[in-house]
Amino acid sequence: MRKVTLCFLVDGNRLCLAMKKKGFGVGKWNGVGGKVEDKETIKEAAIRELKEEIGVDAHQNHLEEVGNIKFYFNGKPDWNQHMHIFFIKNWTGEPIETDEMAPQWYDNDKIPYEKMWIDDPYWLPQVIEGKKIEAECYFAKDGDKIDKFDIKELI
Ligand code: 6OG
Repeated sequence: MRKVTLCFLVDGNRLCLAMKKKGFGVGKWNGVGGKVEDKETIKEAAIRELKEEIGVDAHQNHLEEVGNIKFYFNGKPDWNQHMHIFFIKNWTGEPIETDEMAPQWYDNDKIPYEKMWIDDPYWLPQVIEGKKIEAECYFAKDGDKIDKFDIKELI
């Protein structure tokens, strides 16, 4: 299964979201991340994507893994992916717009769920509360509906 990263800069009670400008999830607000390449670790990929997509420098030691989700797309198994989610509180540089993404800070109580992936309300609120989660998400055939979302809290 394809491995991908998703990383959120955290500044007090705010999260940095970024508008995806092209590719998978275009037009949605999301964290920053992408595919883990063959030669790299998941954390190396998370750090590389932060630089490529919003121009910030960060160190692997500051990545806090807050969850992971396996996505299954009915009828499109090559879309299936295992997403590793990180929060990070230390980085250098200001988030900047690139060809890939346009970043913006959002207060934790003003997250624009209606303009994000439809799975996000199932898990992001818990993660913002400080929980660590593991989940499996099954999309319906058209991809814009969820058939089943199984989530458990990791201790
Ligand atoms: P590229 O394929 O463009 O990276 N991603 C998802 N994020 C959320 N919140 N929900 C989903 O539900 C997602 N599917 C993928 C992982 C795609 C980026 O989008 C994330 C990557 O950060 C299906 O390289």
